[in-house]
Amino acid sequence: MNTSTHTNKVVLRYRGNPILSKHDIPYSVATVHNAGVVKYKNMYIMLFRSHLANGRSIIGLANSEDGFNFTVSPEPFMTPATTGEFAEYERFGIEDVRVCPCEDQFLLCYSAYSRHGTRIGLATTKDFIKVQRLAFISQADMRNVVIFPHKINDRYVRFDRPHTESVAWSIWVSYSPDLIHWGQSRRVIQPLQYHWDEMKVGPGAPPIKTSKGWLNIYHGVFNTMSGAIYRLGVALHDLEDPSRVIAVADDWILQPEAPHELTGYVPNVVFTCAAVAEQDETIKLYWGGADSVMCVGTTTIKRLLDHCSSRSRPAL
Ligand code: BMA
Repeated sequence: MNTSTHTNKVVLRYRGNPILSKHDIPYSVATVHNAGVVKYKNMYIMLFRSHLANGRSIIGLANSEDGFNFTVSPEPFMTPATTGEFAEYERFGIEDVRVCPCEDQFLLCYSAYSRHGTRIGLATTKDFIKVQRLAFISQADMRNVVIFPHKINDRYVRFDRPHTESVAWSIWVSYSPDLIHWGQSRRVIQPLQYHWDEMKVGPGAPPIKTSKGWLNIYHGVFNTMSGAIYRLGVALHDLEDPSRVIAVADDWILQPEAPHELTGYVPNVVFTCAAVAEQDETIKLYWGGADSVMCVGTTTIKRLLDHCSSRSRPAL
């Protein structure tokens, strides 16, 4: 059965997109988007973001046997903390969870919004039933944290995207001995002038390990007279030293084209928090369309590597 449509040579959209919309959610939400997805016990677990009708976000859970058809749990999975040290920094909502498999657990990195700005919360789970909030792992203003699946040279590693007026919004790498304290940061990929990602770049899916290096599927933003366009690109980083960028593909791998990507809560957006690499080296790439619905497409490790090596633009 042919389940995909060709949009360009890199990512094939699933014909059944969108795979989730607000109509599939058994509680009242305005959107379903920007989900983290992993495989757990032969199931795909999706943690998706929804805007409530007050404009603030919560996280829901859906599961699937095939990665395309998802069933949504009757209750939200995570809502902003209302007591304890987390409450003060989650008051305006929690968003855009990356589910990072790391050693024997799943690390949930989410954006926490409050009057103090946007910072990253780290929670862990082993079974997607019990969740433990560990710590905030940044001050404001930080978004888009993805943690690598294992330590490299005895340090945990993450890509992140600090927000500062003094330098273009770029992808950085940071290190930690314990997942809580992070530092030794370095800038690794910056937006490129008059390029599809000239306004900002940010980590998307947790890095995928390949024999040639770490694949980093990221988002890039270009500003136009009618607003920003969010697209996805891919870069390759050294296995032993991810701060060393081997290549950044010059062309994007996905741009808003389907009607549910072109119009919605925020028009012209494809935004990813997840890619699941399968044993056969195919990849299921998940993205939010127009901050309104969830979509999926397929690609392969080979196609992404070829894309990086065919034409690379400077990282910095
Ligand atoms: C970014 C984040 C994402 C969102 C995107 C497009 O700044 O807020 O959650 O998908 O904007 O609106």
